[in-house]
Amino acid sequence: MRHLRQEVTMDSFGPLYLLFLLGIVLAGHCTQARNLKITRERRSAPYQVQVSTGVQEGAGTDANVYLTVYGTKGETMEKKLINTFENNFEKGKVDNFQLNLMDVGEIKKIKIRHDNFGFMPEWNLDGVFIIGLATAHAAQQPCF
Ligand SMILES: [Ca+2]
Ligand SMILES: [Ca+2]
Repeated sequence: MRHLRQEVTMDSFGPLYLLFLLGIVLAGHCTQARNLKITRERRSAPYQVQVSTGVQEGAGTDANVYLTVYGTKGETMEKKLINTFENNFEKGKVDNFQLNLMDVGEIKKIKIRHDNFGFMPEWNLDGVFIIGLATAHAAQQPCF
């Protein structure tokens, strides 16, 4: 008798149960889609970079300067630092760059290099300050 009642119950709620399972599957799918979207958004984040050039004679450069940022979530592609219509990295100058880079999380280190291009390309880099505007993670790298 008890067994029979159980069967009836299963029969009555069977379709509902299936609907419930479908709901779970769909909810899971939506969660995955949402996570994917968040991951995609995390790939890019705004950074502000401030580069100071020394005041010594010949400190400036017209070489191309590249920046790589390393953090807890990975590292960025190498990014050329350039402000169109400006002569960057001149003696005593502070250059500001607004960059969209991969979100590296907490900034651990940066690499800055130039390609020796131009006349007297030697560069006296005084310091670099970088802040991730989305996360407020900042790093400072003085150069000696
Ligand atoms: Ca120079
Ligand atoms: Ca220059």
